[in-house]
Amino acid sequence: MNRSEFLKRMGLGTVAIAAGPSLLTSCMDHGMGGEAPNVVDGVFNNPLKVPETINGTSALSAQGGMETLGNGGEVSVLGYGVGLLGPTIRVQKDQNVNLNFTNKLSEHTNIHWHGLVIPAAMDGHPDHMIMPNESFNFQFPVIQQAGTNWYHPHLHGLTGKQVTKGLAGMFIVESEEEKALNLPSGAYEVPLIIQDKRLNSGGGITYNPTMGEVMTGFLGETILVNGTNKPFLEVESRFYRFRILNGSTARIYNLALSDGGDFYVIGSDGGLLPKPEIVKNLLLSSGERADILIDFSNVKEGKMLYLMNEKFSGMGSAQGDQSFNIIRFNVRNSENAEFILPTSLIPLTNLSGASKTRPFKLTMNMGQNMSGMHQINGKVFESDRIDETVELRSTEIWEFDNTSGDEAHPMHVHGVHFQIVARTGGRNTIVPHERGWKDTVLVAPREKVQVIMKFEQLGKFVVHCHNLEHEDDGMMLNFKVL
Ligand SMILES: [Cu+2]
Repeated sequence: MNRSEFLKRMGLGTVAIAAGPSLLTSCMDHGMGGEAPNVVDGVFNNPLKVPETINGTSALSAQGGMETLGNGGEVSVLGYGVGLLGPTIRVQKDQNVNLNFTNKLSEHTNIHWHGLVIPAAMDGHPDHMIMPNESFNFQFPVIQQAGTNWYHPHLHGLTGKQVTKGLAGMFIVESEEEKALNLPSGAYEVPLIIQDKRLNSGGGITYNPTMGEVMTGFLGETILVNGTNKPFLEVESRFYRFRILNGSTARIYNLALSDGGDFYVIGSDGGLLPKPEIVKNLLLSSGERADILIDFSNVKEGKMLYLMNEKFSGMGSAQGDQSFNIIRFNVRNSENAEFILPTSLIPLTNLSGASKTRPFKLTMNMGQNMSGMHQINGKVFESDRIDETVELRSTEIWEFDNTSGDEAHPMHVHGVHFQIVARTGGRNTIVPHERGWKDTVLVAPREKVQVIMKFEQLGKFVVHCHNLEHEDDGMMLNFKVL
């Protein structure tokens, strides 16, 4: 990579030039701006693993385990169960969760319940550290609509590593309103946690981002689904519901079917949409969820059909330059009762009457010491500093303004669900799966995104970028609801 390509990739332009050639040379010497590895292709012949399901009144441990990921046999991983990842926690709306959590790791951890609107003391703020051999009892009511959420560690500086090594799981909320829709369930409702990993020659997970990869994101050459490398799933010729989580630290996926066919988006981060949206593509960034239906009823038996990532652009030069397959579906013809796609799902109550518009300027600055380059409003995260205060039950519009020229920032707000009001610059549009309740929104280079939300939980929460390399670098602020 020559100097101008390097500057372009870093999105630095004038800043780096102003910093002078010595800094630039030192950056390049230290491996900044390394090329993202290509995703390796192969034969999709490993049966998809599906995590076990537990209820909301169970015990959970973060612990080391063994898993076969590559070709080298079993390797050590982290998880909330026996291997990589954790069980799917499935609860009913209005249920009280009571989970006794034990840290069996050799370092501190905690749990953030991503997508659950719960009291600050249970939310997994980076202040909340659960030390090795300590336990913590997570207790909170689930007062939100049915949807696909997830859980993972949330420590300043360690989130990327612990999630990559395997600490993540799905958290599903069900409701009577959802059951009345008769969506595919049981064996026909499948969670898909998509993550890219960088595996070493022995098949173990590597996590050692260079300074360049703190900027571009630490992208892996191996795509796992529920911890399965090159997975396939036997499906019947009927409708299926897939709850998809992008659990990668940085990689964005442009999901599509390999035959170019349509699929139906029925839900997003915060639950079901007002109505199904027919799409051919769906861009999903780190931390976001998509609840989709795929109709296999007209797919001929024996046909190779994949859920794939289709090449895309506009999300920074490290992202989207390659199409690759994610999971293969083996369709078996079967006689099935006809499924009627509902014309409407769960009505959306539009938020209005915002008392304030609060700006969040997302910048990438080349600092003196090369850490804390990722900033919000010119600041890097400090646990003890309250950056914004908000009144309880107030409604505000927050505007995320991505000024960093080559980096996409999926912005996540804790303690609330929001609706997207507007996106200007870049794509200049709100895409179908964003037309419902959200907690994470992709802000592409040069985009401004406005979200509206009502604050119903007291206490100290964070707003941050869900590119976990950016987050661990400090792209996170505290806000306190008073
Ligand atoms: Cu970011």
